[in-house]
Amino acid sequence: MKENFLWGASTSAYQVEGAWNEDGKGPSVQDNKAIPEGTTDFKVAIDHYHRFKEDVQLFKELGLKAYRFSISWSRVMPNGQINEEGLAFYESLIDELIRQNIEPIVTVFHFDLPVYMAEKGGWENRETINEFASYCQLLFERFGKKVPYWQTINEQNVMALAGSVIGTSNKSMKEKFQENHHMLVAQALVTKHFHEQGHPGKIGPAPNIASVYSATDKPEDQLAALYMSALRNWLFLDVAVYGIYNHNAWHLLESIGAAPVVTEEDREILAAGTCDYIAFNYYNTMTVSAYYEKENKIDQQSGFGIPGFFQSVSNEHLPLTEFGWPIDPAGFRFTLNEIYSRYRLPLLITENGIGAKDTLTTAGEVHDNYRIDYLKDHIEQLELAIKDGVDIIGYCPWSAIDLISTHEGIEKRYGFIYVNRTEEDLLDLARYRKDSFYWYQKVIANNGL
Ligand code: BGP
Repeated sequence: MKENFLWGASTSAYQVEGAWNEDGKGPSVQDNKAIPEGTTDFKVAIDHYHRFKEDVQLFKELGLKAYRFSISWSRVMPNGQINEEGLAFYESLIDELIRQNIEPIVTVFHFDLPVYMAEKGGWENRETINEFASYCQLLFERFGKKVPYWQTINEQNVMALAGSVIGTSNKSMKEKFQENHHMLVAQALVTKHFHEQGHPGKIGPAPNIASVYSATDKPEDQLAALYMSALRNWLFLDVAVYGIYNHNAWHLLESIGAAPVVTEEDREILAAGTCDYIAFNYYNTMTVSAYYEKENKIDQQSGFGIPGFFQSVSNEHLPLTEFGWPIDPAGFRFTLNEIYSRYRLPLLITENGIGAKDTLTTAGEVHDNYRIDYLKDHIEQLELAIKDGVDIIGYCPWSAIDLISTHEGIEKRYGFIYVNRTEEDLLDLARYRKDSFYWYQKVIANNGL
């Protein structure tokens, strides 16, 4: 592994911070969404807002070289006005990380649109492009010198394709792909500004990328895989890297009446704001067949179907996590290679991990061997991908510390650090190092396995 490889870990604002209405923060769509019965809301989360110093201390002990987190838009610009108290929180967090020699990696927008903008139509309203540009401008001005890696939008593809699951948007395909187009324009616009202003860091998108396998060697199924990959993966990266829509994805959108309205000015912005590197999240691959009119259950990782084009099917070769997501470390190597050979830009893995129901023993320990196995298998494949010739900046598993899942509560834990709370009871929110903490600490200390 190269010397400056960024061994890191990730979180997102609404899943860890809590303090949902403190110090001038306005509500985001995550504060307002319907919470599935029996799972917690995001009001307190793991109270990182008040405990960030203790958490950063633990990240330091873990040995993290980088910490990827997101900034809450509705904390720093509730109602479109600057909230200095909100900015002060991120300034302190960034300064604390730098003091501890941990590189801050910032995602600007991670699923938490301010409610006042959602009420004006959200991303469907073109005004949101300008609001996003002002918000980013503020962050670039304040933190541009301190943050080496910026990500514009987390999992834009998941918002477009499974927004109803994660609580970001529940509209028709046509409306969602218009929203999606405005997000692409917004991303290109701020990327262009970032470059023009000469900030020292690098900027890129952060979609969820999953290679797509064909269920069989039938030509129809192969074509189905090509189409799913175009819609789920390449649409987002072709625009970010080349500034143009992927032709297969465009054809699919036109065929189902969901192609967005794109102006000449939009095309110019897309072409002028292309990224420096690719950040992406990887949990598992997809497997598809041609569409045979079966209904698919929608989840951000278990796939979906588009009539006439493809439908997700299960892959009998892959085991599943406790929460039903396939486990495919070799698919990680495949995905890394596929992205790199298409785009030839450095890659940063911003999420990868296993959601599981951990148990805290009376001795204050968590024996999460399944997490160690999962991460070890993925890191081995990452190292093979590097041998294949893929240029990789760093690896930031999900998650640095336990947090609230997008729609499955605190019970679905991902962290290296256990947080003592349940869905209903905040208990003492104390932090405990899991077995995976000590394991990852060694991986980092040895710069690899
Ligand atoms: C990604 C998101 C994260 C995250 C993770 C795990 O989709 O970027 O915010 O939560 O997946 O998903 P979940 O929380 O649904 O298990």
